[in-house]
Amino acid sequence: MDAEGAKAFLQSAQDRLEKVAEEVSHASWLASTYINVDSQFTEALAVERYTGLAVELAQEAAKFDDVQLDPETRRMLTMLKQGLVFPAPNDPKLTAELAQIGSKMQGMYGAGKYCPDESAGEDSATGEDKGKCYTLTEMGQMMANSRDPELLKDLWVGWRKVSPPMKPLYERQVEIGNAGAKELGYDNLSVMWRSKYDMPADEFAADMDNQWGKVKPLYEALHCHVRAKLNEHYGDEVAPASGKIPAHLLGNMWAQQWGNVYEIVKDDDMEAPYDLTKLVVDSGMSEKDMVKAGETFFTSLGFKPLPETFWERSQFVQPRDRDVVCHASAWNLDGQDDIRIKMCINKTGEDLVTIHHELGHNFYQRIYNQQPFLYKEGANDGFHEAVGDTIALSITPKYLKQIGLLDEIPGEEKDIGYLMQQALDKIAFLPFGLLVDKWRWQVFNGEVAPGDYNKAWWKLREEYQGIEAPVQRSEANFDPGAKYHIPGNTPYSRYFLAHIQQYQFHRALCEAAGETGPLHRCSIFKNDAAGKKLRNMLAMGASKPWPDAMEALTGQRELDASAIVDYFQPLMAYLQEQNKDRQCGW
Ligand code: X8Z
Ligand code: ZN
Repeated sequence: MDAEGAKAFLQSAQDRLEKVAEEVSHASWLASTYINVDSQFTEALAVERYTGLAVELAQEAAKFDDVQLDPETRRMLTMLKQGLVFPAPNDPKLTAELAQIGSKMQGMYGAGKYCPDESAGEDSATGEDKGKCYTLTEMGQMMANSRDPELLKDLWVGWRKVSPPMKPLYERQVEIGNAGAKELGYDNLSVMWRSKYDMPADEFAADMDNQWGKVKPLYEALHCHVRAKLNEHYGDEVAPASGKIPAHLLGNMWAQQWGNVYEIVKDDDMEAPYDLTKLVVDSGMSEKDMVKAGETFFTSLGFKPLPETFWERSQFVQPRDRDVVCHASAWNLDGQDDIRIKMCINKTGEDLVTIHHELGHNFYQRIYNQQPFLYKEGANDGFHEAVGDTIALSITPKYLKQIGLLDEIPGEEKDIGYLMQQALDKIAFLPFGLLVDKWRWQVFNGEVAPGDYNKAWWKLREEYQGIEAPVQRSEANFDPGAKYHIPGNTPYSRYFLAHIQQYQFHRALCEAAGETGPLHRCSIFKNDAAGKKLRNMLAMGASKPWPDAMEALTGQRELDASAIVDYFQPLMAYLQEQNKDRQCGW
C-alpha cells in the first residue's frame, strides 16, 4: 500500500480493463446493429464481465485513499473509481441483472415502432398509411416536415407508447445502480455522476445553473418570438399566443431543436441565405459522400484521414432487413484505429451537421489513442460532445462556397436569417440539455419516487423549456424513456456543457486563424494555426483536469457563456425589437 504499489496496481488494472472493454465494444456494436435476443444476450454477458471487473478494481483503488501519492497517481485512481456510468454492487447476481436490464432497454428503444393501426378506436391521424408501422427515423422526418397538427400529435403520442414497458426496468436499474454507487463511497448515483468534472458535485450543479442564467434571456426571447409565429401560423386553437408551447409543433420529437420550423418562424423578408438540405439533395451527394465531406474538413485541419476500416465497418444507412439502434453514435472499438460511426443518415442539412458531430468524437478518440487507458477520454464529456459541433459552426456560407455547394456568399442582410436558423437549434436546445439530468439527479437521489417519474419530468419540461404535452399525461406514461439517453444510460449534462463550450472553442480558433469579422461568419476550414491548436488540446485526452485543456485552447480556465451570447448578439437585438409589444414568458 505505497506509491509504488499504487502504480503497479494501476498498470495491471488498465491492462485488464482495456482487454474486456474491447470485448464489450464488439458485443455492443453487434447488439446495436443487429437487435435480437442473441446479440442482447452476448452484450449483456460482456457488460456483466466489464462491470464486475471495474467494480472490483474501483474498490481496490479505494484502499489507496489514505496513502500519500503524487497528483498524477491520485488522479488515475480517482478516475478508476468513477469509470462506470452505472456501477453494480459487488454481487454477481446484481451485476448480471443490471447488465441484462441495460441491454434490454436499449433494444426496446432501438426496435421501437409506432403502428397506428393497432390503436384502433383512438383519435386517428390524417394522411397516415394505415397498416404500416413507423420507425423513429421515419417519424422524425414527418415531425420535421409536416405542418398537420393532428398528424404531429398522433406521432408524438404514438412514439411514446414505446416507453411504459421500460418503467419497471428503469426503476430497478436505479435501485441497483444506487447500491453500486454507495459501495464506491458516493451517497447515490446523482453524486457520482456530478463528480466527474474536477470539482465537488454540488459546485458542478451550481455552475450549470449559473451558465443557464446567462443564456436564459436569449432563450426567453426566442421562445417568445417562436410562440408568436406559431400562433400566426396555426391559430389560437392549436398554438395559443400565451403560455407554454405545445410540444408537438416544434419540428422535433422531443422539441429539443427547433431548426425544422424555420419556415414558420422567419419573417417574410427574411430569406435564409440557403437551405442546407436543398444544397445536399441538389448536389446529388450519397450518404457516404456526406461523410467524406465531413472528413475533408478535419483533414484540412491536419488530422490524419480516416482509416480504411472506418469505411468498411461503419453503418451509414438504415438496414432494411433488421432492427438497429438508429440514434447516431461514434465508436472506437479497440482503443486504437478501429473507429466507426453508426447512423441512419437522411440526406438533410441536419444530418450533415450530425455527421460532423460524430466525426468529432472519432477524430478525438484517434488523436488521444496513445494515452494510457484511463486517459482515453475527453477532458470532460462535454469536450467530447463539443468537438464536432465546433467544426460544424464553421459550415458557413463562405465554407459552402469553398467546397462548391454554394455559388455566391450571401450579403450581410441575410445574417439574421442565418443566425435564426442556428438559434433554433442551439439556443432552443439549452434548457432541454439542462433538464434531462436534473430529472435523473432527482430520481437517483430519491427526491422523485417512481410514482412521480412522469410528473417530475413534465414539471421540468414546463418550467425550463416553457413547453407542454399536447395531451394529458399520467404515471401510466413514462415519457423520459422515449428519449434515447434514458434507456441508453447516456449522461446528458455533457450536451449542455458542449453547447456553451463549442462557442468558446469557435471564438478561440477563429482568433488563432486571424479572423476578425463576426463570429458567425468565421470558418476555420483549411486553417493550419487553428488546426494545430485544436489538435494539441485534443491529444491531451483526459490526462489533465479539464481547465488545463480549456486553457490550452482558449486561454481561459472556466466555462464562459459570453462566447455564445456574443455570437447571437445581432439576433438578440432583432428578437428584442420583435418582442417589444409582446407579453413574453410562460
Ligand atoms: O445524442 C446526441 C448525438 C450522439 S452523442 C447525436 N446528441 C444529443 C441528442 O441527440 O439528444 C447531440 C445533440 C444532443
Ligand atoms: Zn455525441
